[in-house]
Amino acid sequence: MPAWVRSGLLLSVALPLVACTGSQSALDPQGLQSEQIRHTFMMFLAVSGIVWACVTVVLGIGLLPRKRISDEPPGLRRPFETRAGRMILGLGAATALIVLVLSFVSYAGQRTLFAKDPNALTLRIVGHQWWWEVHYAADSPHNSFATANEIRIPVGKPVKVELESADVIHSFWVPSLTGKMDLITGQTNEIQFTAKNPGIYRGQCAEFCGLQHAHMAFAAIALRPEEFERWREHENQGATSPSDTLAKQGEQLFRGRGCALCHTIRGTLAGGQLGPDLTHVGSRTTLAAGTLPQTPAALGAWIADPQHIKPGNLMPQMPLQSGELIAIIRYLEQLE
Ligand code: HEC
Ligand SMILES: [Cu+2]
Repeated sequence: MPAWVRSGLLLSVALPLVACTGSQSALDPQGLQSEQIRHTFMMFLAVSGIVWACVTVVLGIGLLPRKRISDEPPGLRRPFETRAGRMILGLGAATALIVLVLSFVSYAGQRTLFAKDPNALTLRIVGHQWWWEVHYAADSPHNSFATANEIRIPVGKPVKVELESADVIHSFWVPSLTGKMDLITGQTNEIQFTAKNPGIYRGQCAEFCGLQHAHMAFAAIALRPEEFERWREHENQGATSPSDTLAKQGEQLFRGRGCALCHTIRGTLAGGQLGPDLTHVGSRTTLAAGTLPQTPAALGAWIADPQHIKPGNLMPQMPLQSGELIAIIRYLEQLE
């Protein structure tokens, strides 16, 4: 085999495999459920692969040129007929057996996948075109809070997510942690999963929900339990009051320029419900549902012209002077 053919073949095998790891991969599981899904997938892949290889080999043999055995019509060759009949019967039985075994494997896998833990940490997520509203429920109501486009969860503890939709059907999917579950209006679906390793995983809406469906992602951040508790305590508090004059000016503009009509910043007068909660927006890793990185420049670009970045999204372009924009960026940035 010439060298270029060999390296070409190697490359064509290796390239798709590059996609098998990373922060959004069902083949690089970081949770109990995704591990189970990969296990089931690999079993199916192996069995189907073997069946496919056998069929291909037999087909190949059948295509080989050969001498005709005799001139007799085939119907009269009894021993051949009996042998063929037995083989077909055997292969038919093997097919039925394989299907049965795979069904059992899949059923056994679902027991882990759909297991429910009554002590799970509960989150409620409402899907919007095109962002995620997130609520943490605690035993006491004053310990429950809302955030958006990012979930943080403790490693090793089961998490239950209750899913609802405010408009069309969306689908919650963090491939590294678990499978998909739809968000449907007028109905609450549930999915439970447990992260095994700390890390930042990418979640993505997995049901086409309109123009900006591809820009409806979120970060799922798995933290060590003590880190998670610290985060939760901090997140539960209202926004920090701005310390410098620029940020103070930004806070006033946030209300004066209409942002507060759609966004809540807990601990201030801003209480809008149409857009994401911005109480701790400065500590999130991304902006606009995973569309932009969390940087002052990206924040400015978003506020200056959200329709350019995510055409059709439900945040209008607000007329702002450049000085006003800078003040608002400063204000939001320090909301950590
Ligand atoms: C009519 C309602 C509305 C108004 C007014 C509005 N927004 Fe928004 N905003 C939204 C919606 C809806 C989103 C989510 C868009 C998306 O990601 O699809 C959003 C997203 C954002 C985000 C990203 C949040 C995140 O979780 O990543 C920021 C920051 C933001 N808005 C700031 C502002 C500022 C500053 C103003 C005022 C200049 C403003 N918004 C005015 C509705 C509004
Ligand atoms: Cu979608």
